[in-house]
Amino acid sequence: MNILVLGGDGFCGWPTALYLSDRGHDVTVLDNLSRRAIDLELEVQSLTPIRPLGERIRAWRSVSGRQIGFVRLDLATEHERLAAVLRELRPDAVVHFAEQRAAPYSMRSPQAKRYTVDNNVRATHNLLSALVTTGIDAAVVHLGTMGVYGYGWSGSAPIPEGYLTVKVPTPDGDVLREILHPANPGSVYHLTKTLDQLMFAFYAKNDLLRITDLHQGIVWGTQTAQTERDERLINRFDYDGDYGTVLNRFLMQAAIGHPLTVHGTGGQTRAFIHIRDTVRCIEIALQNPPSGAKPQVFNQVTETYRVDDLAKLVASLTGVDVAYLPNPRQEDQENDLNVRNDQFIALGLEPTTLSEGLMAECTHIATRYRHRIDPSKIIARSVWREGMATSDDLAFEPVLDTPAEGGPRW
Ligand code: NAD
Ligand code: USQ
Repeated sequence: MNILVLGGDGFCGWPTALYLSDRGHDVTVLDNLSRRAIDLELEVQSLTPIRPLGERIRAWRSVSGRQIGFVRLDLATEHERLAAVLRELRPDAVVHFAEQRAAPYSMRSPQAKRYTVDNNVRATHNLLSALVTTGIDAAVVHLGTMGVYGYGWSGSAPIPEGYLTVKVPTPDGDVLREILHPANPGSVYHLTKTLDQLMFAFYAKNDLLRITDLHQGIVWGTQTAQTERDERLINRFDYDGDYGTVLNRFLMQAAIGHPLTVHGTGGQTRAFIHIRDTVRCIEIALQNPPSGAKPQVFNQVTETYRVDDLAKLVASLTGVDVAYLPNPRQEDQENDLNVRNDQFIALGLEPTTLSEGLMAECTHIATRYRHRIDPSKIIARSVWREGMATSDDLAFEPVLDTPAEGGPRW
């Protein structure tokens, strides 16, 4: 297949581009490198030393003999160029990762809120509009989020995959209707993903675009079979308070002896998936496009965990302390979360489950590059509403430059 990977320089996009190339597909990455620019804005860097995209692509060619194309383009502002790229490449499929994806970043300032909405909504709409304008019948696979459903909106009842059947009272009696599951976003970032869903529903209905929306949980891990083939291919590892996600943050914190930063009681239950399963799920979605008229929705998750349980597990394995911090987010302190993922399982996904081995692999990477960590960037300081408490820095002695033997037990 000829596949265009939008956002292919990012944490999920880069390993997906490599995986698909390794599987024999012709891959072109499209990215405006905005994520790298946000690192500069936040004065933070990936824990792992990611190389410039051109160097990554050259390294992949030397390791695999395969070529990956690159188009630098801003999806949100360059509709005409996007249409020209589609006409030239004529992709069979487009994988859409290209959005601002951090909830804390989306809440950090009025400007960041506006940027997140402008960037994400326009990027998605420009893609859909350009596909219609050019008449290119490419299957679209979009990375959405579990957060469109909210967490635990229906208590312990399982969250279905995208759609809910509801009973509508009419003068002639009740009728059953299938609707998009009610949207219940918890941040401006998650809000943009709920808006994406409506755009997909419209363009599938009106223009018969073939769209799969993947409601993905929190991705953890960093390396895949492809990214570990050469250090120049290494994947991103975000650890800072805005972009770092919870389990990877805990594993990085363990590597330097930082107390694990649990927000509130840690009673929040969330869905997780390992990066190796992310890339496999994208492949499965590409192999099983819908016919059109209605977007296909898969829940891209393999497990659910309570934040506090994850912290206690990492603490028991590594000996670090757990710190319970004021929660900077407006979210339920406790929730149930029961998620259906039958479709991916039926289509052949064999879930990678949380294991000591995989967590240790992550902590090893964090230990190896711990000299790159800026401890002042660890605490999450973006608050959901003005006046909410943030945490003071925790007193701790980072282990940043001693050999691995002097670090945590792993
Ligand atoms: P990321 O920030 O690492 O990668 C996103 C990439 O898109 C970056 O390389 C960025 O430069 C690019 N991009 C952003 N806006 C663009 C634009 N206007 N034009 C061109 N390129 C643009 O994020 P990620 O973690 O790889 O996430 C990828 C997708 O998966 C996102 O849509 C995110 O919402 C979704 N997702 C991620 C996770 C997770 O835990 N990382 C979980 C669920 C869903
Ligand atoms: N949390 C902590 N301590 C930390 C970091 C986070 O307790 O140090 C808590 C948060 O308060 C929250 C939970 O852990 O309750 C998850 O936070 P997160 O930052 O790991 O994940 P989230 O903000 O939900 O966003 C991430 C990705 C996003 C994706 C989403 C999937 O950044 O792109 O859409 O996961 S999901 O959560 O399933 O909606």
